[in-house]
Amino acid sequence: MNFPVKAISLSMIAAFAMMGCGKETPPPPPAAPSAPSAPPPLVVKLGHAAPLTGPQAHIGKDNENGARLAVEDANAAKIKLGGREVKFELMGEDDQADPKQGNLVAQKFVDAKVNAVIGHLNSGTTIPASKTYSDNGIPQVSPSATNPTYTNQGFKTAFRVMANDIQQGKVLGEYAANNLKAKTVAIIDDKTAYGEGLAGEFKKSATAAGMKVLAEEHTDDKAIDFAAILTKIKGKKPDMIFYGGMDPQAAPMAMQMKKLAIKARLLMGDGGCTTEFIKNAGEAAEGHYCSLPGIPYEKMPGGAAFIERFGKRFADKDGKPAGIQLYAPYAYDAVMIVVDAIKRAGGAEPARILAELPKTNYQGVTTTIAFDEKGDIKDGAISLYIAKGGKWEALDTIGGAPAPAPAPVAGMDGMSGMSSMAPATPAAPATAANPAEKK
Ligand code: ABU
Repeated sequence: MNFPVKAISLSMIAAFAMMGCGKETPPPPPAAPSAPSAPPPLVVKLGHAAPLTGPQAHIGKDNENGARLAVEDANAAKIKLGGREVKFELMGEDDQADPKQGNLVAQKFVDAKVNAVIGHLNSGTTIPASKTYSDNGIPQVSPSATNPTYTNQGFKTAFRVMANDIQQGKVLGEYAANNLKAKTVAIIDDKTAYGEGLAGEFKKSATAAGMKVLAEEHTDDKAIDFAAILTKIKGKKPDMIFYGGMDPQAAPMAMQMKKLAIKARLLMGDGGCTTEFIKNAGEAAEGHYCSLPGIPYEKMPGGAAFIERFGKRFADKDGKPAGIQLYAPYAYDAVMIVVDAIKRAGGAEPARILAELPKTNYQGVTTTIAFDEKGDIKDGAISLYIAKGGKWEALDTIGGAPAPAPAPVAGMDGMSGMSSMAPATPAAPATAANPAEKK
């Protein structure tokens, strides 16, 4: 009972004492004016699609890493739009090199409201997915899909940064006949949009150049046993075997050719032109040929710097600096031309990017990139290689853009690469379409 009375008394005494002194708690000093906070960054989402699992995962990861390096460089450049810093984000998805999965990934990108798509890697996924991007007005730049159908559909959203398979097939056929002096050939393809399409273009070109096709065989992009096909072909004694497909099939095919003592040389397009082919085929790789759209990496003025930076940034399966499999610099350039379009547009909305992409004139790591009315790269080159001493050795480059003046090395200003091109004979004009609504 005594406690409350005592408490009241004490507080009253304290109050009177304060009044008696005439003192009040002074108001806090006004806060110093704080610097206006920076507006939040403007997030620009770039979808990237490639096989990240399955037999082609090594090529898909190579593409994704190329795109990722470009995104990191673009962010380091601290681009501003409307006073806001742009933050580029890469949304990497695994399409498993499968058309159905590719369509699901495309819808995922639409739902995520990506500003643009880099991909897909394979023609068999790129072509069907391109309809989804076209229907939704999303810019799409493939670094590696080479089937001509992709850009022959009339979609204003479709672009590619390497030469197509009309050009590649024509060069391969003419090179086999005129330079390698092959008179007969057996053709194998993997029944994909890429493999079958390229084999068809090669056949047209080779026969026009006077070669005789002795056999045509088909496999698929999961096969690893080619004994039956190769035994049949061996009996026909062709000078060459052309393979339209990717390295997971090409390497065991080369090994089985060696085992069967087939003398014919293998000739392939870009799908077999990987370091993985050399690694997996080992000695059986020696003496075979491949082509790759574009000029050899070491001849790209931006190539050496790119290879070095790529190896520092990414590691391979054994923790060593990653080498380029195939298309990493093309994936880098594909991102950079979208970034360039955004800068020129002063905005990142897909429609604004689309308005700028056709006007592209960009000095990339790979070459000077400009597009024709279909979205194909102008002046695309094709290079030929032979497997020698455990690596691909460049033989020749056909076509290509004139060499530009030297430019800053890729990544130094975060935005531009360099390129050069040894002028050669003009590239074959794109004149025909391949029906390729297949894997
Ligand atoms: N260009 C060969 C690999 C990708 C594709 O076109 O399917």
